[in-house]
Amino acid sequence: MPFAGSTTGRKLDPADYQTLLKTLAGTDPTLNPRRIKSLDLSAGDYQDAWGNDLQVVIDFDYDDAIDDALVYGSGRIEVAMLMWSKGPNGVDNSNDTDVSNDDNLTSWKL
Ligand SMILES: [Ca+2]
Ligand SMILES: [Ca+2]
Repeated sequence: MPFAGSTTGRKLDPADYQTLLKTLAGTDPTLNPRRIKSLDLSAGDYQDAWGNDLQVVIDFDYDDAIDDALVYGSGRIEVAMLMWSKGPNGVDNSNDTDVSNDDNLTSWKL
């Protein structure tokens, strides 16, 4: 797994996000030795509509849940991966009630 540093889960930093995209696109054999293409990068740069990277958290202990410390305002979410956009203001905050989260777009609250 190219994303070291956690045994429970982790929010990907910008470099990790690019690694995730390359892995899914199958463009780097060191990340995806069989070059299995799961994502077409020619379709876009995989940023949100406001030019920011999407925020991604992956479950690394395989209990199919993302721990609340990794996701603002939502507690434990029972998925293996989730993502969100910081929305038009480009900001999120770990405080559940922070107004900067009001415009966020999330994969778990559609
Ligand atoms: Ca977990
Ligand atoms: Ca926001």
